Amino acid sequence: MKTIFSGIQPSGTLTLGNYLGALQQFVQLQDDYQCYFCIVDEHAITVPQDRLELRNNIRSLAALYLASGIDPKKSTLFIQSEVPAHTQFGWMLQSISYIGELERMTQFKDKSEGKEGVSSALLTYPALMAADILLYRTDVVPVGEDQKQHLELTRDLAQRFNNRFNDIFTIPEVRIPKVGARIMSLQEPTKKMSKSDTNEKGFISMLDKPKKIEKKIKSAVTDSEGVVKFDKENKPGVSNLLTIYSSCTGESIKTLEEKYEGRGYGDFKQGVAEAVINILKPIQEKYDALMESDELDDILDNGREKASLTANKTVAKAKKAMGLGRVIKKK
Ligand code: ATP
Ligand code: LTN
Repeated sequence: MKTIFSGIQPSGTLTLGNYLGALQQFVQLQDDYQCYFCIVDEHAITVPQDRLELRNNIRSLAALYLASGIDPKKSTLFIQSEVPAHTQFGWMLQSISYIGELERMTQFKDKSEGKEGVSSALLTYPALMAADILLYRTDVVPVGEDQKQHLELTRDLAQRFNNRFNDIFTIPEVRIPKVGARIMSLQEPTKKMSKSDTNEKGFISMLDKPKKIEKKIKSAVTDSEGVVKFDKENKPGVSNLLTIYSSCTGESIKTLEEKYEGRGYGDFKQGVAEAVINILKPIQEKYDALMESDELDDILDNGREKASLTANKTVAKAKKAMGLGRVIKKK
């Protein structure tokens, strides 16, 4: 069975973008692959986090993974900082990463632009991400479109390690959904929807109540044409809403265009809001129950044990290949 690895940062409450770009496909894939899903808290601290909020976000993210349909009997769910092999191997991969290639990452440029006191971890982030993936000898990495560049670097690092030391690592493939790979902000539809956006109206949180969802969608930026048609260049707002609608219902964009032909944006937005509410409501109900249960801790304990077993073996191999530590003689 092939292996899948993916991670989500506990840097705020997940958005509809995270769900449609990442979580939704994770749930579909878990029947056909051996899956590792990670709460990448060590990635979240590459930008400042409030300690108590981070703690809360980690637990909340675990509950959201499960409420969305990640089944702990099929998949391994765990917290990155509870498996020290990640940072250990991340450091080893930093030693073969070049500053130039790290500086070219658009996520680094976006998150550091115009800021003072940018942490060095924000720059070296992709080496840790590569470690996450390579530790499990991952075949496929399902992510949203924004992570493609990081995945290319991961492949380069794996290849470089294999060439320089020993042929240990599988070169992972990226898997990006056909629809929903890049959900845009509702207020600035040329920018990706992000959970760390300071304008709350730009994103729908997975935990937003129906009234709030309706309100946010009704105030989503569109255009003055009044025609429901997919045209990313000239109608980014409407195209984004069509993508959301299609990803939530499974109806094709063409079918939706036909359905709303000759009708105004008011009707269309009502339809989008209903589709979003219908998909999030059952998840929210399960989420509330999970947050109050002990089950969550048992699942994360189990996940940590299972993930550590594989990760520690890979680190031992990589250390040997690089010449770190000693040769341990068997007694
Ligand atoms: P942050 O804003 O804190 O950087 P984020 O919202 O971009 O975070 P991540 O935790 O970095 O979210 O990403 C988790 C997964 O969700 C990744 O696979 C990422 O590609 C996907 N994703 C994030 N935003 C979107 C989006 N707007 N549309 C589709 N997929 C997305
Ligand atoms: N960089 C990703 C989160 C992430 C990840 C990973 C995704 C960290 N490690 C390993 C896939 C595989 C992000 O910012 N969305």
